Amino acid sequence: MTPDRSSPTAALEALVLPPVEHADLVTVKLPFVAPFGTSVHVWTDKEAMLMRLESGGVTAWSECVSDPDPFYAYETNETARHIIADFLMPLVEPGITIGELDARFRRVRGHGMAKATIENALLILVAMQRGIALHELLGRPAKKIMSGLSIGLKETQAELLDAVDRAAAKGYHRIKLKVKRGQDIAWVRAVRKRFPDLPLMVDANGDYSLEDADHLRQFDEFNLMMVEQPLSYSDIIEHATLQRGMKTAICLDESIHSLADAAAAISIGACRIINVKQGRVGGLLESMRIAHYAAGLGVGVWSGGMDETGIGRAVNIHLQTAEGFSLPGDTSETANYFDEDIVDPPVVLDAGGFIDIPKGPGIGARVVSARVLTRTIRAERLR
Ligand code: OSB
Ligand code: MG
Repeated sequence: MTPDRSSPTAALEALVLPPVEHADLVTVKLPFVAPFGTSVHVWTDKEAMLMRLESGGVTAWSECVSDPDPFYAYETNETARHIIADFLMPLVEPGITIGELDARFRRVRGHGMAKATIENALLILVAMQRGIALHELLGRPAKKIMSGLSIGLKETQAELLDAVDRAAAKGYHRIKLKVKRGQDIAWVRAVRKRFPDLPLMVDANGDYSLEDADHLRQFDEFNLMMVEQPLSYSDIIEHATLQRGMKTAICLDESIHSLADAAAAISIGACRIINVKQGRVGGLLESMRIAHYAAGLGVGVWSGGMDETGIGRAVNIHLQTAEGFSLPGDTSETANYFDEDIVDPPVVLDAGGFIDIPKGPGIGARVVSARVLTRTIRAERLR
């Protein structure tokens, strides 16, 4: 089935860009409350490049989801800065539509995180100028957003069990455990034994190869919702081979950069679920296209996270009102990451484990300039 690019996004593609008087890139560094361990790196703080647009007295902020390092994805804050400043921002002109901008951006190959930073900022800006919430601009009604926690690698099984205990008590709708070679089957078995009914999944961030197929099949005994990106960050075809021999659904994260990637993966049976990170796939529009397409084929979709500040997290929250986002995502409480975020109010779970969309125009959450200022490590005016 050839994907239809525009059905869920036609109205958005017709939006006309307002003039942008000023565009700034502001990099902030926020300490994490605890190190976040994965098979590829341990992050101890969030260094996030923010974009600030000013138009007709309205200020809109977006967040680039890249890290300072290329350990999750090839894009870094430095490459995103380069691509945004030297290639993408010059294409942003008043009077063209978002669809035209999208077409201009396609000449730049890849660099979805850089593209998403601008597209999201423009959509947030337009929503704010109209006085409506981002999800309304996306054409989607408000709803309660499902929650999910991603628990990083721990030093001991006791620490892991503790973390799962706290998350289960909070009411998270599902819990994801990071795994890696040598820290996998026994650790998940211990969690499953203590929590027989908890909705659980694992994420390997590409740590295994097809030679580990027999080993990975042991995950089948734990009734997991899915195993995320078990094989290489760039692979699709070997995941299809693995999925044929595995009961547990495979979810692709790193391998999916576009609707075309999603269509290819689904067509060969490389995954039954897709983690859509709006930054990784180039922004909100491509995210909506992927979710619409995948859902139409019965493939589950959820919104991933990149340990974002409250700006990126709010964007992910609004995105999850879109058609196709059927599973809980990596959307958790602010307190899981930061003592003090740069936005207000923080994300919290209600008694049912759900998250309310922050009320107000644009992302809803208010960016607290004073907090941004104290956390700024770099700033550059592009326009
Ligand atoms: O693989 O989903 C991932 C964080 C940073 C980089 C990659 C990943 C993650 C997460 C955490 O799992 C998601 C979050 O809580 O925002
Ligand atoms: Mg992942």
